[in-house]
Amino acid sequence: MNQDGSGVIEEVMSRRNHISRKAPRIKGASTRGERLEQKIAANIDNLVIVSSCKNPKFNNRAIDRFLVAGESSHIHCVIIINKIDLDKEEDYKTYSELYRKIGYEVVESSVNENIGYEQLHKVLDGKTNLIWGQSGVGKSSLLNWIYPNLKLKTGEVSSFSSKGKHTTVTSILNVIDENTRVIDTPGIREIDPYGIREEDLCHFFKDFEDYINNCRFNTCTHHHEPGCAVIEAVEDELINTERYLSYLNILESIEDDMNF
Ligand SMILES: Nc1nc2c(ncn2[C@@H]2O[C@H](COP(=O)(O)OP(=O)(O)OP(=O)(O)O)[C@@H](O)[C@H]2O)c(=O)[nH]1
Ligand SMILES: [Mg+2]
Ligand SMILES: [Zn+2]
Repeated sequence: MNQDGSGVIEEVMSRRNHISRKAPRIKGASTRGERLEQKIAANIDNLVIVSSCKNPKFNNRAIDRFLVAGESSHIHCVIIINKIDLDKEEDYKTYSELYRKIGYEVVESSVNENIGYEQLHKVLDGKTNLIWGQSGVGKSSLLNWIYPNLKLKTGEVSSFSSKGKHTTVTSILNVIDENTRVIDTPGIREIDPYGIREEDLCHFFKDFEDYINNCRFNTCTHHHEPGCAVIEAVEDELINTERYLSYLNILESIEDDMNF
């Protein structure tokens, strides 16, 4: 450190991986064309995607966007469905099953009722974990529960809007022990994965894998093309409709950006 408190970069180490998103457009700015890359973190072992059953309400579109960001960076993804104490009907189970069937580890948790503690410990211990999810889903609460020394600030979800109000405001890397690190991040409503071309998007939906090579056209975007094996698989209920709608939703935002 210099006397004035500024730092000096001594060495830039190589990155094993990194995860990015598209930087948000600045409101009112006249910038057109491609959005810049915003790097979030590097050298990550686990992308931990946190959602809540209720308050804020469960959002599978957001989960699928986070998954695409993780898959396209070749980072192992784990899904946490938190606040299961608020969903006595257990509607969340449909989604736990869906994501498990695709091959993801899903942790069903409740900080309030102490459910999922062991499994979450196992997910996080010994790894560098990036915690991602919308505001108010309980990211900081989960981390405080597993690692009580952290004492991260947690907040109340505004009962009026159920949108949360961004208690965590910057991403912070917390070192738990020699091998365990957790990066708590501010809630993001939705993520636009960076650097994904329309024709590559399907590769980041693991459940489409068995079908994408069977389409009639090798340039198929699985949107409307005749002889599309993905659309057929959706019709035959081999691919879940919600996942396909998520795919179309992200495809559309890639197109929108190209035409902006
Ligand atoms: N009922 C219930 N409430 C929970 C649970 N986990 C967290 N909460 C509550 O949810 C609210 C938001 O928790 P936070 O940990 O601040 O959420 P966050 O995801 O870190 O939010 P941001 O920092 O804004 O991104 C707090 O009032 C917590 O007490 C849970 O398992 N069940
Ligand atoms: Mg937080
Ligand atoms: Zn197709």
